[in-house]
Amino acid sequence: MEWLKLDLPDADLRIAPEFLAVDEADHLFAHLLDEIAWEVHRLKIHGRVVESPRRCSWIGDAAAIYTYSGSRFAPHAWTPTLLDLKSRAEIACDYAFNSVLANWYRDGRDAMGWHADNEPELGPEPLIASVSLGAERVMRFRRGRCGPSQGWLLPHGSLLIMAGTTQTHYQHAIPRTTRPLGGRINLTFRQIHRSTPVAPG
Ligand SMILES: O=C(O)CCC(=O)C(=O)O
Ligand SMILES: [Mn+2]
Repeated sequence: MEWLKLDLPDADLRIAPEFLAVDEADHLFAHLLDEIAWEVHRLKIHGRVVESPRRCSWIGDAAAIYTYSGSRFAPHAWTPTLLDLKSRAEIACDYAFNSVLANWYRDGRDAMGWHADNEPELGPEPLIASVSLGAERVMRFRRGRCGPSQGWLLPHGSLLIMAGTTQTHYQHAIPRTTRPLGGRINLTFRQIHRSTPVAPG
C-alpha cells in the first residue's frame, strides 16, 4: 500500500489513496448506508444548539463515551462490517482504536464546519484514521482559527491519517459545494482514553 505525505508544517498527515479496492469500497458504501443507525446530532456551536448539517453515528466499545461540540454521545454497538474495517485500519496504522465517528454527507450541501479533534479524551497527540467512501470531497486545513487554508481531495476508498501535532496546530473542514455530487460516507476511527466526567447538577 502506498502512503503519500501531505505537506503541512507541524502536522503529520499521510494518505493511502488506494487503501480499499474500488469494488470493495463500492460495496462498503452501499452496505454501511443501510447498516449504520444514522442520526442528526445536536451540537452546541457558539452557545447555540444546531443540528449537524449531515447524518452522523457514534459507534464503539461501550466505555467509549465522547463529548464533542458540547454534546455527550454514548456509543452504538459495533457492526461486523465496522469491526472488520477497524482491524484493517489498526494494521495499516499500527495503532488501536475503540470507536468510530461515522458521517454521511448526502450531497454537496452537507458539510462539516471548521474544528480540531482536540477533545481531552482523545489525548494530547491523537492518531485518527479516516476512511472515505463515495463522492470525492475536499478536506481543507488551516493553521489555528484564521490561517490561509489548503485543501486535498479525499478519494473513494482512501485512508487518511491525522497524527502528531496536527490537531494542536490546525483546524479542518469539509466545505459545502454547489457541484452536483453524490453521497459520501466518512469514518474516523479514534481511541477514547477516558470519558469526560459529567458536570455536577
Ligand atoms: O468527513 C471527513 O472527511 C472529516 C470528518 C471529520 O473531520 C470528523 O469526523 O471529525
Ligand atoms: Mn475532524
